[in-house]
Amino acid sequence: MITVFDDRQLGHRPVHEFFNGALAAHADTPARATGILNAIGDMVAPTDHGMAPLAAVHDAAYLTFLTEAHDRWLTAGRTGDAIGYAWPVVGRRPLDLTRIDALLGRHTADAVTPIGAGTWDATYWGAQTALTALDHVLAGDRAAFALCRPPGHHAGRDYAGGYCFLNNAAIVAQAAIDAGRRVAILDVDYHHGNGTQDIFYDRGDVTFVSIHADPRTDFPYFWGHPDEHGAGDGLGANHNIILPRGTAWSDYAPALDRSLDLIAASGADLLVLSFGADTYEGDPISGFALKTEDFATMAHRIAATGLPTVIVMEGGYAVNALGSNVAALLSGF
Ligand code: Q9C
Ligand code: ZN
Repeated sequence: MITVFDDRQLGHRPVHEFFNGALAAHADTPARATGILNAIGDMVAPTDHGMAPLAAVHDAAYLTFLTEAHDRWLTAGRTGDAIGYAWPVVGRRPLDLTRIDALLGRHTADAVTPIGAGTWDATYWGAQTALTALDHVLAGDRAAFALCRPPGHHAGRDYAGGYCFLNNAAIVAQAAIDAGRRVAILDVDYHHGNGTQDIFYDRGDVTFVSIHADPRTDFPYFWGHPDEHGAGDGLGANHNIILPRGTAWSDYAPALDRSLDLIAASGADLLVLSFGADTYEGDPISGFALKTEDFATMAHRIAATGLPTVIVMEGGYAVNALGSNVAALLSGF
């Protein structure tokens, strides 16, 4: 299976995130990507599909914000990473603000998603990596792996969050639809894919199934609850399957089987797999208990659907085991 990656994705180097009321070392390190590459060996560089497929999912003002945010931060006299501190929870009327702190509040969802000098290039090429993996699947490959970093599934149409800026899985799904395919997205990251859910919530042409930690105990808290079924044309096309902290493979497997049944019933002919390895037992910020070999079993079951699959990298923070965990997953396809 082909792995797509671009070195510019290493240029996103967030230093800190807020954690338990203080600044802590950021979990999304460039070593995550290099660890995966070392375990996999071969990769191909993405081709540039330009801005159009990004703009098919994301708001124009948000894309402009992402391209300009760090320069605005420097122009305001700051150093280091741009990070917000005030959010428009109440009365979000469409003000035309230009102060960087206001823009950060408008277009970010939390204080764990800082923007540095290399963030735009990294996330742009991450999205191109995902689109290039889709090209391989549309050309007939059984599966292709997009080594996206930063991840994408917490990013919505007009906001960053949860370490994510561009929603790579959504960009791939929309591009596949535009190529005439019928798409389902399966999100197996430890955290709910709130951005992906949000983007397709009122759409009946994309089935979204997410298996994740109970949002009453885990990020992103405000989304991912089991009674979120979609709206309008999308009613019935959104499925959240929650599992408690401590879940191991014996309880994960039935949730996966249920998800695959929902996807089979959707009539999809192409699968986008949002893959996070943060369900691993050794993950430093998460609470499930999957073992390395479980990722191979997971992949076998997904591959048994027979659906051509674009695998998009999301989270996974046990850096020393990440390469083995991803290699185990890819071995199952
Ligand atoms: N105690 C992804 O995996 N903070 N994002 C968690 C842990 C945010 C994770 C706090 C986690 C975001 C793509
Ligand atoms: Zn995650």
